[in-house]
Amino acid sequence: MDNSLYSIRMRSSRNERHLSGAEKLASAPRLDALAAAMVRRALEHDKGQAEKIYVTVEKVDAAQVLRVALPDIRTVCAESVEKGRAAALSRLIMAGVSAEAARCAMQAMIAGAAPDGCSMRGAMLVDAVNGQRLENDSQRGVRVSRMDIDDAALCCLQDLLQPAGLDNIHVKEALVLAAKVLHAPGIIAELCWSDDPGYMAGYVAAPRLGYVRFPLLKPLGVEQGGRAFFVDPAINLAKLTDYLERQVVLIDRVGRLLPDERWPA
Ligand code: WAQ
Ligand code: MG
Repeated sequence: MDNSLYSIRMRSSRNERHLSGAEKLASAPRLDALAAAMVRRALEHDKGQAEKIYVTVEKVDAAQVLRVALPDIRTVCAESVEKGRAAALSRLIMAGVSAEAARCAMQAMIAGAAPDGCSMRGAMLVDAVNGQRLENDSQRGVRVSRMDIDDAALCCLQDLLQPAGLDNIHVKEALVLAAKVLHAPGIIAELCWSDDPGYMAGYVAAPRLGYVRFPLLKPLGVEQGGRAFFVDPAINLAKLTDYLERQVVLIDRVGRLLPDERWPA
């Protein structure tokens, strides 16, 4: 077996509804173990056991891999979901998103951004000035794909996160995804919180701010989560979508873990 690089990804569903997904880049000898772990993960998901599981494996061109660093990480603590959301809105505005666009996108995520009031499979694309939704398919959205962190950087990341109690799969996967998104052309900011009913944290990421976590962006037990990518209105959407879905990105460096803050300050 040679050591060519592959993209391996999983998506699962139940009752025709998206349940979970996962993404890795790996050399051929590791693919079978990763596929098994992904299938297990889909079967043991918090939202229920998957009924359909798709695992896709695809060779990627090693010469096309873009290597980037993780953003700096900081946590902003607020005592309620309302205050957490207000803090996230203020960071989005700091990042260059209009107040109206930030509010519209947050409202859509609270309501469930897909047409049926559920979470989308992927992300909304939102005009950072007027708040208009720009993605072609509001059920699926844009799926960020073909990204991972290399083993050395993952070790550094775990050493950084572990003392802060943040060494969990949600944080690590969200950081990798946000790092890829932050390097996209024309991205102003990202807003995210989980669709897992037991995970209440979310974040705002922006080139100017890094990755800013908010431990409470959603009440316990709620399944509506999502992602909004705020974009410069002058952006070429086809190019951006192609980058998010197809550009292979490997994280090879971590950022810093900055001191916690409180909201209001
Ligand atoms: N591309 C685009 N959007 C996605 C992707 C993807 N690959 N994966 C998930 N989404 C969207 C989709 O709408 C999901 O409903 C939503 O994001 C949330 O996904 O610092 O766990 O995987 O403590 O549930 C953030 C906070 C955790 C971490 C995010 O997201 C922290 C999380 P989930
Ligand atoms: Mg989830």
